[in-house]
Amino acid sequence: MLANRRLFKPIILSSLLIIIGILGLTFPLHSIQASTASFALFGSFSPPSGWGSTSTTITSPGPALTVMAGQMVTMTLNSADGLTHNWGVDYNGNGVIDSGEPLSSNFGSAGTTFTFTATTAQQTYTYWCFIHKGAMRGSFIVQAPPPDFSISASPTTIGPLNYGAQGTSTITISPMNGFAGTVTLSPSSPMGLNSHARPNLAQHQPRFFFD
Ligand SMILES: [Cu+2]
Repeated sequence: MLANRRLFKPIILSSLLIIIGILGLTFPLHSIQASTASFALFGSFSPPSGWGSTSTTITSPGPALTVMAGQMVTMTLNSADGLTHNWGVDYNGNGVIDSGEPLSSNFGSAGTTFTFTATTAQQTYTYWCFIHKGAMRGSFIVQAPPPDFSISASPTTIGPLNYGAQGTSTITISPMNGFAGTVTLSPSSPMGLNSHARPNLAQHQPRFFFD
């Protein structure tokens, strides 16, 4: 019985040392869903044919529209020539509108409003009036959302530590692009360690423990 316990303890301790020694801390830049993108477009099939942000600035191709991946997009659409048009984005580039691709209702001089969620696939697509096509097109550009904050750890590795010893890494969160929201951190341990948080809200210094 006594011999068994002596044999068992060193095995547990050495595995703890290895686990703590490879506890690495790395973070990607993080983005949170951006607000809605809003565009006004005037379409015309009659010359000058194309799209414009006003009824007197119609060009072909029309204005390039840039949105963030997965962003809500609101289009305010008007007919500059009184003809009936629609507006949609050809995600798969096959020249026709397919199910799953955004398409407004048909509109004339009274105009219409169309809201949709942009694809998350970052790429440049073509928007069209699918009634007239031809000159009635423009670029619809889906970009990566700008980061809201960066997060880093110093040092990025803790340990190796002796059993019962403490190691400290300071996590720094820096807002970017005017971000003023809240960032929530929580501990998780993929290596069989227990993790728990002890918030110290008075000093804005929450602490996470792994043991
Ligand atoms: Cu049209």
